[in-house]
Amino acid sequence: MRFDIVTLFPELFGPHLTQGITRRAFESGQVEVKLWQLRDFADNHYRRVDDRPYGGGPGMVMLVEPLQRALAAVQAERQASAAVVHFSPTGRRLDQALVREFAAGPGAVLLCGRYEGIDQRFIDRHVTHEISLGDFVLSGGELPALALLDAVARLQDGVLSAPSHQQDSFEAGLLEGPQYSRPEVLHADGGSQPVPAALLSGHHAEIARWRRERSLELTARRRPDLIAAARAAGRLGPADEAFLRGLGL
Ligand code: 9D3
Repeated sequence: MRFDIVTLFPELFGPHLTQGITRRAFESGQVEVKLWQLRDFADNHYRRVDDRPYGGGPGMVMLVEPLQRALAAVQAERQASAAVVHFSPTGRRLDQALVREFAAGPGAVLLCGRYEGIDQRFIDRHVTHEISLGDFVLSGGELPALALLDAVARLQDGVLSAPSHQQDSFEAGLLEGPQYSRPEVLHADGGSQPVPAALLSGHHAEIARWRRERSLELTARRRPDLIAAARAAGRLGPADEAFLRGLGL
């Protein structure tokens, strides 16, 4: 698959594509990335890509024409016309279901906005997906684009050991419980914190049950919405329901 990224800050992407477990997906070409400097598609002497908003108000708006020229150049290099993603605070919240759709597809054109946003006429004509990371304010779409690329890259074959992402919390629809490693007992500040006994028992079924219960408890306390969704999807069994009832949740 191929992602074409249109941005005023292509330098922000370099290090993320060459580090960590997702590097393999990018270096192998499983996930091809091409960066496009929007300013190269400006037509005036000053390479302007923004202007003041009609109707007044603070900030600047990204101009339609450089975006249209950039998109035309990108689509000309692609086999078929690709999905066009605009990262925007007013978009649909990114979730693992949408990540899986992109991971299974041919890639997309990712438009990273800066300033107050882009001219609505470009969105109306060309954008197929408007995506937000959540209800907080960033200064542009580059970090959201990197978040999508990272989430897609780690789902590619060979990036993770075995099928470990089938256990990812959002694939299962529940949060994951706590993890422990050495030492077996941590001594600090005059106290001692042992690793939970179930994890040292060596009994597969006991360990699995303990993990399931921690996962259910954490999810019920922090994300009751996910418990409701798991219930509706029939993903909670009688033992899960009995455990939650015992917690009074
Ligand atoms: C004045 C109103 N602002 C909306 C809250 C304008 C505005 C703020 C920040 C317009 C664009 C931006 C830049 N943000 C993004 O480009 C962005 C974003 C975000 O800020 N939060 C969560 N997800 C995203 S995706 C793109």
